[in-house]
Amino acid sequence: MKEIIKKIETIAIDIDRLIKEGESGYSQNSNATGDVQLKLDVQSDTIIEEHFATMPQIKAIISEEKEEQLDLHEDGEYTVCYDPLDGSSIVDFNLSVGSIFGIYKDSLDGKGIVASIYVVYGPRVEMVVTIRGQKPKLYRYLNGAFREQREITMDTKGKINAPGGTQKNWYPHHKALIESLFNEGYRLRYSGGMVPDLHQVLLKKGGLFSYPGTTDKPKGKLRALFEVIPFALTFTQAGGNAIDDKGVSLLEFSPSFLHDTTPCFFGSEYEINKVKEAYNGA
Ligand code: FBP
Repeated sequence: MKEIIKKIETIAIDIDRLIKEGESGYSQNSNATGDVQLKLDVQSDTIIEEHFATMPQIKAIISEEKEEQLDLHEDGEYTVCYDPLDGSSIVDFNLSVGSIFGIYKDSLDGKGIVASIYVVYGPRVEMVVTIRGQKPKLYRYLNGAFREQREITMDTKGKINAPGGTQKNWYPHHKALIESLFNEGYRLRYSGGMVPDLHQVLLKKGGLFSYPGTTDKPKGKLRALFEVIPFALTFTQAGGNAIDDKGVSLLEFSPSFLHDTTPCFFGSEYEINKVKEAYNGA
């Protein structure tokens, strides 16, 4: 596992350079969920594939930008599911974006994830590493290396609210939930980049990030294997929680296909209980 984390540090610096110096604009291709791929999506995906291809520990890789699984090393122990550049569509507006890696061992579901690593490309380059059973650790890229800053733990209640999804397509019980938090004085913190938005809730030790099912997308938008389950491990290990719209932990989620999506809620205890109340019987 140590070697994979070290390799992701190298990948992160390559992608950070690509973001700063690379070409903007759309490529000719589209991904498995029909999104036209940005050149940065394709190039960051290639960087990751080339690096992981050199690692015998990795049996296979599954990318948000690839239709199918890519087998690498028969005797490999892990399958890595990743979103090479999450939120890539906001790079051109100079907003923070990220890369997400879920490392799976015995099964491609919530039970099978053994580690989660995400990188934030913002004013600083930061990485959060979560090994199942341990507290997440925050690293910052300083003077040519990722240096451990501290362990991440969450309080039972926060002050910020990051509500995703097209509001006109929210179900009434979800609309009521989000409004009730703002009526309690929560502040809006939503950039449209899942990685920096969740990173803020984590480092501020609480609050709620939500990307619900909506009338136009009943299964939500965020992909289980690449985006949701990796953050579910991090939030749960930090003392927070991550659930779907039935109130079930996303570490119990089993996707029906590789690019499956799920409604998701990440936050501290108080806010997650409010979600469960709002969705109970909904
Ligand atoms: P990509 O992985 O395709 O970049 O999309 C995911 C994402 O951009 C998340 O980062 C973000 O939370 C969400 O979609 C924003 O969606 P919306 O614009 O519907 O709020």
